[in-house]
Formats: sequence, C-alpha cells, structure tokens
Amino acid sequence: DEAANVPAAQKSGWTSFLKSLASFSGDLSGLTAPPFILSPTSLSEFPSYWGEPKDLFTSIADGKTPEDRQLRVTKWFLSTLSGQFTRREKETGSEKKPLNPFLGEQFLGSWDNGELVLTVEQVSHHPPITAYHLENKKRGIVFEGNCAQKTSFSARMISVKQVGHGILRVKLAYLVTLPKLKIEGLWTGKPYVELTETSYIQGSHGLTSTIKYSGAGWVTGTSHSHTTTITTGPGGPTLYTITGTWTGESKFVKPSKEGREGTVFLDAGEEGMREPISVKPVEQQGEYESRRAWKAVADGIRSGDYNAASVAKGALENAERQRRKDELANGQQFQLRLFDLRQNDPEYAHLAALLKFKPEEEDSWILKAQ
Ligand code: HCR
Repeated sequence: DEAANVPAAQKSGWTSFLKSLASFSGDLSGLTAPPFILSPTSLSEFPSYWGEPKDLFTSIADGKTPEDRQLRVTKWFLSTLSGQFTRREKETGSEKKPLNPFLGEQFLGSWDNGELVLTVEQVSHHPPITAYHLENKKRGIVFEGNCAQKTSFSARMISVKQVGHGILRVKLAYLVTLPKLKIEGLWTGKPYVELTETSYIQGSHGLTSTIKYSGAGWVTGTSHSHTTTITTGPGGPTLYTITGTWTGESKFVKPSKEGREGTVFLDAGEEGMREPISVKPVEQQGEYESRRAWKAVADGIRSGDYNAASVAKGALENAERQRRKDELANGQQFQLRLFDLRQNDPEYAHLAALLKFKPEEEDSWILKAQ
C-alpha cells in the first residue's frame, strides 16, 4: 500500500489530488486537498519564523566589524531554516497545506514584551504575496521583505520557487534571497520539505554569504545539508567555509580564517533558541487579523469537523470575492493598511547589482510610517 499514511476514507481523494497536481502549474492555493492534509494555520503567520531565533537576530546589532556582522546575519538566517521548513513535519508528522491569506489579512505579534515586533500584511491575493516587517527599535535592527511562491510539479514532487527577498538593516543593509524547495514524500501521503540550489546574503559593504543546499542522495548524502561560504564578494576569495545541517550542527571547515576550522558555528537544533511569537488573544484581535478571521475554519480543521471548516472557508472566500466585485463596480481599488508598495526599489536594485543577480521583480513593500 503506497499511500500508507493516508486515512482509508481519504485515499481516493488523495489520489485525485495528486493527479490534479500533475496537470497543474502556478499557484497551489486554489487546489482542493483532502482534509487530512489541511493545516489550520494561515501562510500569513509564516514570517514569524524569521523572528523566532530572537536573540541571534537582535545580537546582529552587536557585530563590531562588517565581517563579524556578516557572520552573525548568516548564523541568524541559518537558524531560522529548521522552523521555516521542518517544524510542521516534525510536529504533525507531515507538511500540510496552509490556509491561503485573504487580501489585507494581518498577522501581528511580538517577542520580549514588545521589544521585537512583527507586522505582516497580505499585499496581494492573486498571486498571493505576503509582506513583513520585523523590528527591534531599541537595537536599531529591521528585517523587511516579501514572499510569494511559484510551484510546479515534476518527478513525483512539487518544486517551489520562492519569489521575493528580504532586506536587513542594521547600520548597513543586507539583501537576503530565499532558497528553492522541493516537497517530497507525496505518494506515501507524508509530504516533507527539502531545500535545493543556492541562496545568498549580500552586504552593502561587499561581503557575500553563499549558501548551497543539498539533501539525502546528494553531495553529502545527509538530508537538510548546506555548505556556506563567506567571501569578499560574489566569486571573491573565501574568508570562511561552514558546513553541516540547517537542522543541527554546522562547523567551520577549510578554508576559514583565524584557525576556526573544526569549531562549531551554530547548533540549529539547540533547545530554546527559537521562541514562538506572542499574539493577542483572538477576542482582542482586529477584524483583519489572521487567527480571528480564520477561527471557525481552524476550529473545524482542529476538531475534525471538516464540513464546518469548509462552510466557514466558503463564506470567507465568497465575502472576499464580493468585496472585489464591489470595488470594481465603484471604481475603487483595495487600499493596503500596513504597507506601501515601492516599485523598482533602488535599495534592492543596488544590493542585487552587488550580488550580480538579475531579479525577476523589483517591487518591495515598506511598512507605512506609524
Ligand atoms: C510550499 C508551502 C507554502 C509556502 C511555505 C514557505 C515557502 C512560505 C514562506 C516561509 O518563509 C517559508 C515557507 C515554508 C514552507 O515550508 C512552505 C510550504 C511547504 C508546503 C506548502 C505548500 C503550498 C503545501 C502543498 C500541499 C502539499 C502538502 C500537498
């Protein structure tokens, strides 16, 4: 029985879901999936993974030199990956299909009693694009970005290209590009994520981190592996080489400066290094906040009342469709509440040029002044 992890009553639903995937490319959010694979969490919550290693994030501001800061930014980035890409599989046994945020959906929360604040808004519905802003004002550090996904299906797996970028600002600026992912394990009904190819962190001072991902059956044969180099620029001499897994330990290896070879750079599996975000209780949230807006759907999924979940989801989606129709009829355009669109963002263009990277899109979303 190949689909061993699929509940008996949902096996035929799963098979037709996989068939519909095979003939599909674009945005997965529209596909109806069988209940066992539905997640009660909206994609608008995912930017909280950037803030979970909160101490590593904030300590970027303690970096004394460009090199020291580049190491700290790289360490923070690597430490976010296991939350982003393996958390759900670890906690629930498989990756699941998140709720598709509605236009203007918000996710608001913080760490350290409001010192580190996350603001998220769904800035586009078709295609789905999420904008986020993570800031510790006291320490003068901001990470702001946007993300969208382009999915395609091949060789029994889903390939997800992340579109978008983040810019980290702390004295200088850092462009953070996002890795590609593959969703494997579909046939057995236990989807999980592996990262592939390369992502970069380009500092405005010139230093570049190049993170190469590999999985089981690849170079190292170990899943969730990476080899990261910090160079004086794209293709420049190597200052540090770091290798290991982004879910566990990474070490400095040759060539690395200052006799660091063999020492530990990061243990991403260390307990307590990632703290979940704090959000207001649902009753105190605003009407556009994710957990309030999706409550009935999430409750239905959690309690196994999929009928209630699907009725509530239909109601929300119909109301959204009606809003768009009304806006069209009244000649109005939806106004974002938290972010402003910045087309051809010059800061992004500058950093992308340093990286010698030809971006597909150059739009950014910037948090409105509050
Ligand atoms: C691909 C994915 C939705 C997008 C998720 C992203 C890329 C969102 C931005 C975050 O910063 C990082 C991130 C992590 C997730 O691993 C990734 C999700 C994994 C699965 C999900 C698909 C849309 C679900 C497909 C349905 C399958 C399980 C049948």
